[in-house]
Amino acid sequence: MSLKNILLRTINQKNKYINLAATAVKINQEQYNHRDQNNKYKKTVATALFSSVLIGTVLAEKSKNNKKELKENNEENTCGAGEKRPDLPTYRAEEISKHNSKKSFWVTYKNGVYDVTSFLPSHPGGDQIMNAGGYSIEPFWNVYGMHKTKEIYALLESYRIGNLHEDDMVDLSDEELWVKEPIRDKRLIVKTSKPFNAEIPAKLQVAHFDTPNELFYVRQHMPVPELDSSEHRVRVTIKNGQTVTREFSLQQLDQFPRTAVRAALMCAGNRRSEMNEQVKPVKGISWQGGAISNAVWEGVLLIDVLKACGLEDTSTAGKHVIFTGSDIDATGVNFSTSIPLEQALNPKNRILLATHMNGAVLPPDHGYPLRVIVPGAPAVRSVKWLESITISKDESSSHWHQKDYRSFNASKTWETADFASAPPIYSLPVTSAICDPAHGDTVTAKNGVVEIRGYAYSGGGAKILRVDISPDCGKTWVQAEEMQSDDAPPQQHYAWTLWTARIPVSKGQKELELWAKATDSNFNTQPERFNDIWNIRGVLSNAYHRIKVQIKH
Ligand SMILES: Nc1nc2c(c(=O)[nH]1)N[C@H]1C(S)=C(S)[C@@H](COP(=O)(O)O)O[C@H]1N2
Ligand SMILES: [Mo]
Repeated sequence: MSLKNILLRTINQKNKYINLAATAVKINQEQYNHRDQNNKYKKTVATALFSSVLIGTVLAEKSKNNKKELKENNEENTCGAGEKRPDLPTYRAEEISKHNSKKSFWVTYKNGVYDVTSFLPSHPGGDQIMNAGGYSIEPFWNVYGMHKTKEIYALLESYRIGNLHEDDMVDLSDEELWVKEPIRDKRLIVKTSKPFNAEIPAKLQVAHFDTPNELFYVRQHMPVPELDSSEHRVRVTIKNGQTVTREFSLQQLDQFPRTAVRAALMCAGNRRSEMNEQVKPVKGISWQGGAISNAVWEGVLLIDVLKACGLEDTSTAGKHVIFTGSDIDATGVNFSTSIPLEQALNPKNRILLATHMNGAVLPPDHGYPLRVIVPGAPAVRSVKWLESITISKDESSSHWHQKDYRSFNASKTWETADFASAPPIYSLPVTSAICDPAHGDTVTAKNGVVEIRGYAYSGGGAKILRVDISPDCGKTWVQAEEMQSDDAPPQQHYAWTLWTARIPVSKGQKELELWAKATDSNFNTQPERFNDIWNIRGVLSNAYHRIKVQIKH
C-alpha cells in the first residue's frame, strides 16, 4: 500500500472512532430514555450523561485496542497459504472468474489460486461456498472467521494450482467490518473473535441463577449490527391470499401487555467438544458446557402481536413463522430462521418479542433493541436484532435454517447426509453438566464428602426432576439434594436448574471419576455414551457428563 493510502486510511480510521464515540453517547442516552418511558428504571439524567461520556471514552479506547488486535491477528498463522509459488503458473482474475460452477470451481486467497471443485460436496457450509466461485474467499472468511485455523489454511493450500497475477491483487483486509464490535467481559472464554463466539466459564454458571448479562454466552454468525431503538421497526407480514404487512416501532409494541419469562438459552451445539473428543471429529464451534445461560426476558407476547395483525382468521397447519435479524452475511443476506406456526401460537410456549434482559435494555451482543425469545427451543430460533416476522407456507429458506441445526444418525457423513429431508431442531433434549469442580481439579473432602455443583436443562418446557451422580462409573448413584429452579409449572418450565450434590468418598481415596445425568418431567433421561448420538454437526450432544478429579483429605 502506498504512503498516501496508509495516511488516508489512518484519517478515516480516526474519524470512525470519533463517530463511534458519538454513537455510543447517543445509544446510551437512548437506552436510558427507553427505561424512563417504561417508568421502571429511575435513573437520573445526570447519571445517564455521566456514563455516556464514560462509555464513549472507553469505546474509543477499545477501538484503538481493537486496531492493535487486528494487526496482531493479521499476523495469524496461515501456514504459508496464499504465498507466491514460483513453481506454479500465473492466472488473470478474468480467467479465474470463469471457474464458478460445480463442474469447475476455483477460488483465490492472497497470491494463491485454488481448484476446490472436488472439495465442494464436503463443505460444512453447504452451497454457501458457491458465492465465492471464481473469486477471493477472503471477504467470506472475514465474515465466517471460523475458517481461519491452521488446519483450514493447510487444507486450502492442498488445492493450490497457481498464482494470481500481480495486477489483479486487491486489498481485502477486514478492518471495516469489526471496529464497531461491543466491549466484552474479559472473563468470557473466546472461541472465535470474528464473529464473536464465547462461552461462560463453568464456575460462573453456577455462581448466579440468572446469569449476569455480561457473562451470558455469546453466539454470533456475523458482525453485530448497529441499531437505534428509536428508529427500529419490526415488520409483520402475513401471506394469506393477499399479503398484509404491518410495521411496529418499539413504542407501538409497548402498547401490548408486557410480560416476563425466565428462560435459559442453549445453543444446539452446547457440549459439542465432548462428542468430538470421545467419539470422532465433528464440525462446529468446539463448545464445552458453556453455551447455555439463564435470564429473565421481558417484552410482549408474539401471539398478541400476531393476533393484532389478524392472524386468527387463517388456518395454521403446516405454516411457519420466519424471523429475520438485521445482521447480514458477506453476500448481503440477513440472518433468518423459522419455527412452525403451531408452536408459535401455542400460548404455553410464551414466545416473546423481548426488549429487556434481567431488567436492563438488551445489550448489543444479545439483540439490542429487539429479539425474539423462543423458550425451550434451541437458541438459534431466538433471533436477535429482529426486524421482520413473516407467516409463510414455507420454512425459512436461509442457509442457517436449511443447512444447519438439523440432526442425523451416527452413520451419516457429509457426503451422505441429506439436509433437505432431516427435520430442523425445534426443541432440546435433557442435558446436564458438572460445573464445579472442573475436570482435573483437586478437591478437598470435608468429613468424607466432596461437594459438587452443576446445571441441568431440558427443552420444550420440561422441568428437571432429578440429577443423579455416579462416583463409581455407574455402579451406584447419588441424588443431588439441592435443586434451584424456577417456580413455573413442570410443562412450562423454561429456566435451567442449578443443583448441588454431596458425594461420599472413602478414606485415602486419591481420585474420583464422576458421571452426571438428569431426568426431566417427561421422564426422559440422558444417554450414557456419545457414540450412538454422534452426528456430523455435533448437535444435541447430551450424553452423561464425566469428569475426573483428585482428592485431598
Ligand atoms: N440475528 C441473529 N440471531 C441469532 C444468531 C445470529 O447469529 N444472528 N445466533 C443464534 C444462535 S445459533 C444462538 S446459540 C443464539 C445465541 O444467543 P446469545 O448470543 O444471546 O447467547 O442466538 C441466535 N440468534
Ligand atoms: Mo446456536
